[in-house]
Amino acid sequence: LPIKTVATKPFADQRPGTSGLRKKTRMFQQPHYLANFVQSIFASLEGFEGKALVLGGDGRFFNREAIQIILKMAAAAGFGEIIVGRGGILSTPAASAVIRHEQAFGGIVLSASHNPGGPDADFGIKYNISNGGPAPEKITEAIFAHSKVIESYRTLEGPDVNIDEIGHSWLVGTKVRVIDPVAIYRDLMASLFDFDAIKKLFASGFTMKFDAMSAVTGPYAKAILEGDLGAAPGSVLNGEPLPDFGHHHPDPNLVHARHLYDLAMSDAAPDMCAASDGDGDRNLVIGRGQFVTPSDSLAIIAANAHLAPGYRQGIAGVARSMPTSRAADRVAAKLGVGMYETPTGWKFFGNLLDAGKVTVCGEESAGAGSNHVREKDGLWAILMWLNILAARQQSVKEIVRAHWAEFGRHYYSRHDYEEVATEGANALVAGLRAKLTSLPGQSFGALKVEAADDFAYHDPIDGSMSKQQGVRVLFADGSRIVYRLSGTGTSGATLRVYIERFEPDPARHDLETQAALADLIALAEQLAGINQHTGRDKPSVIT
Ligand code: VG1
Ligand code: CO
Repeated sequence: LPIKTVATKPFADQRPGTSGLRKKTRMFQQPHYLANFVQSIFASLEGFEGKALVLGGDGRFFNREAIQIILKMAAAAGFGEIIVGRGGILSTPAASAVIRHEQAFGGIVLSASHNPGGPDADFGIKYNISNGGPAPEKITEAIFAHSKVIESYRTLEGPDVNIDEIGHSWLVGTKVRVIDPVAIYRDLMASLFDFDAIKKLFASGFTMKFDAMSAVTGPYAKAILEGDLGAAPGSVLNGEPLPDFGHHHPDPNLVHARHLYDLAMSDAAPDMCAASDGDGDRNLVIGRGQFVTPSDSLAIIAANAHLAPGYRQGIAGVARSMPTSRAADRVAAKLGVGMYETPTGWKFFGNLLDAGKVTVCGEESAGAGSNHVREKDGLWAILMWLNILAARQQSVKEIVRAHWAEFGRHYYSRHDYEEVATEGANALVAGLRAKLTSLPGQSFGALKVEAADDFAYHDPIDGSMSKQQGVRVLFADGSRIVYRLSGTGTSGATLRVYIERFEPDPARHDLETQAALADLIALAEQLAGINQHTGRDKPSVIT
């Protein structure tokens, strides 16, 4: 198998976004496109010769082809070992767990997460560092810089590697080890949660539906929920990973997992409905008659984590992305632990977790996780909920209501305007930025602006600065509107508007969310000129 050097030309559009490089699948299928990016990753790393690289993906269309390309390039680059999930499969949190467990140099995860898969849909790739987490901006920017000047890449000539059987083979001097994608992750979960208590919960008649959405979590959920914990067979829905996710959008939100919401609100509701996304890092939790917003879920997990064996010592602190509601802040204050507000994207939590400043982290976009890995983790969050339910012997609804009664309720909603014209979206943000200094002190009806800024994050561990991470308008009554543009889309721009209002009075905890936020929603339009800039009169997705 001779190593060969292939001449190539740079692509101008390989800047990683919120979570790696995401593009239309056909882009990745162009000659050299994926290889250029992979070579740019390797060119940005130092000292990996002879060390291990973890490789896997969410199984979407083009996953297997991409795995073969990367195996040969990683061998040509001089990695000592490549650890691959069987069939090329590793969920994002499992990849993180394997990197840590195997003390690998890093890992490459193939996924476009909750975006649909298939020849006409999306594909993605990201690099994770030795702590198991997404590469920090310093590395992603270096990758981008290399991708703009790349002239050649190195690979091997030779047949494809068998990735469908556990065992190992050799690519020149590089060992390729195919592992069970589930085992390490499953053991990790068993070490964190009270599996006996959860087993008793299921044995006592507790019912659950978990929708794997024909994406990567099926094998994990079947092994853990139905296998280890004794959930009734059939509790896992759509448990076979499919390359096109059965033509669905594997996003566990109120639009694409609407059927679960409707089930949870119906007479036939099980005790808990849950789901995860394409690559297994997001979670949705809905109790019988009770939707749990991701922001509330983070707060409730922070307040109850000590009930799970892996967190019995209590938590060191909490981190949330800036747009995530401030429900978790109240829990951190009560516990007397640190609270950190970071830009959107899991890569910003890594340093805080590594330094032991925080134990749990979360994002409003259905992400929660802890220091057990360095990615958000969908099944982890669902197991945490099961552990809390088993320990407290209460329903999801009772736990949510009790939490609001104790801490107050943060009404919260995100309005997405997907695939709008990039120029209009940029103009909208520019318009908001131009208003930042004049907004404070102005009143709009009962809402008085207290502060407005473009969020900047100064990482307390490595001192790095990340600017322009979202425009915040903060009101005197504690309400908030946040605007930012998505960094994961693959066509046009997506505007996200995050709206939050705090309600301390338990007598007012039963309002319909959009109604409770109506004046802020109207003001969000007025301040930004959403309709004028995007041509849309309503959001495409409300979560
Ligand atoms: C979105 C979410 C963000 C999340 C990111 C990756 O990013 O808002 O919270 O970390 O997706 O999640 P953006 O830039 O589109 O708002 V996943 O499950 O797509 O890897
Ligand atoms: Co995801």
